[in-house]
Amino acid sequence: MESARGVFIDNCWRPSASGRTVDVYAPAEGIAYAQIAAGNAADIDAAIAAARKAHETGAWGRLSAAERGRVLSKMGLIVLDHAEELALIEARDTGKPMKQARADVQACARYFEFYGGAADKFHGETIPFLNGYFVATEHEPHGVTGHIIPWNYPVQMFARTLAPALAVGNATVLKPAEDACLASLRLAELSVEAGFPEGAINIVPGLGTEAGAALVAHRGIDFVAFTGSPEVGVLVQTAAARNHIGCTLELGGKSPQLVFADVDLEAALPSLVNAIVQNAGQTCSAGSRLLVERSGYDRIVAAVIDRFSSLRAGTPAMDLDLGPLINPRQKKRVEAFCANAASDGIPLLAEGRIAEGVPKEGYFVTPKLFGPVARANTLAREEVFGPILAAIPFEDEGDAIALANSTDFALIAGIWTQNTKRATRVARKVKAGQVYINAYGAGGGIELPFGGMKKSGHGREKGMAALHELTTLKTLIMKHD
Ligand code: TXE
Repeated sequence: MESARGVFIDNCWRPSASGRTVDVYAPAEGIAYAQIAAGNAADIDAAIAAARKAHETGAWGRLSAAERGRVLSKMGLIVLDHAEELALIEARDTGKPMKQARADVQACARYFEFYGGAADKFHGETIPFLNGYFVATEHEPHGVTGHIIPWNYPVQMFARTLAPALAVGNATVLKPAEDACLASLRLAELSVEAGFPEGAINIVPGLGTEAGAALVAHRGIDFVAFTGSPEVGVLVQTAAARNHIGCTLELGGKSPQLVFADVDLEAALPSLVNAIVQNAGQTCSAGSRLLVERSGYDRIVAAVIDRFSSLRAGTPAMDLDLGPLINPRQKKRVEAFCANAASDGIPLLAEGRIAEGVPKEGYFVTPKLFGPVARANTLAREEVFGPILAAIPFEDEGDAIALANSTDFALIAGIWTQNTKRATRVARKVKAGQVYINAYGAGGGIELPFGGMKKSGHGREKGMAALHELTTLKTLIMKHD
């Protein structure tokens, strides 16, 4: 069993203050195979002090934007140099197929590359004002930023949240998820090779209720970026409000794919299915609601059934359509949704298979398609976070929009039709942070602003939009006459 490396502060590992550890399980095997340090409030104190020093008097704060960008870009190259090693770590830690883990590592490198390039191109503006005045704005880093990430895409999330924060000059403290954080720990080591100075990146692994809660409540952080459950999102926002700091919350979704009868079905089908199968449905932007125009419902759903039935779940090395769920708790939760659907009389239309030879202790579930799902049913309204797709018919354009907007979530949406005028009309009325037309997800889209509304959270990650969240705008007003 790999033993805990400790907490990563000032570019080195040190034992956690508590000396305690947390076991890490391999979801495809159902066995504990590593330990991480159980960081606590004292470790968070030390990490924040290191970050504060790096920002205010240390080497990170002294670098120019171009120099910071160079360090980030180098990190992107180092990630690529270690791509296979990181993919293997990620795959065992999360259970996902190797092809998905490899794609996630590529995305991780792209975040560092993108924000490395952006570091010296994110600038303020001048504003025409009264005669005799010169006015300019500048984007100031918040200072010390706190980051909490989940277990579904750890290697990507590490870069998604830290790269933009670092690009604009913040010093950071990250609390990765206890269920899957080994890639984050390895990335911390690689960041030293890339040239991040002491205190720029500090990592405190551990439990959410200990290390996570201590980080978000700490008076020494100036901003917090959180991705996780809506319930913890409320705690994070409450803690941020107490400290009068800003936060971004990315809390998941119940994203609709609106399929009109005139869809190019052959082109749409892979996306309609992959949107719920990718990462075993443990994706905030999973397309978990298949909304289908009644007049084409039977034909379209029949094609989805056909594809769904061929899906297979397996271990990372088998590299099939999907892997297991992250832990027994998530498995139980997904199974409970399916049992409720069955007891509510919702037909199970299709079910994939678990491949022969997977360890029986792994946390596997079969992908399932239910339909037609009543609009009031929990399967139509709540985030399952598993490979479970709910087919729901709609009558016309107006009904499709109302149905799409009928849940508490609003993260992303997909619209499938060959009528582009209708697609544009519908896209403008659907409540979601991203709306795709005849596409879904587009491979992660590092360049594209991403985030939700309502119970999906607020604030934007990715693209240049993230840099606005991670800075505060200062206006300089100079009188010269
Ligand atoms: O999330 P938690 P869980 C949703 C999804 C899933 C459900 C539960 O529906 O089924 O949430 O997952 C840290 N203070 N998403 O229980 O607990 C925790 O250590 C500060 C959607 O795993 O929110 C981890 O690092 N931090 C989501 C992170 O929060 C705390 C991805 C997420 O864990 C904390 C994950 C606390 N009090 C789950 N308690 C998405 N948007 O993609 C926990 N944490």
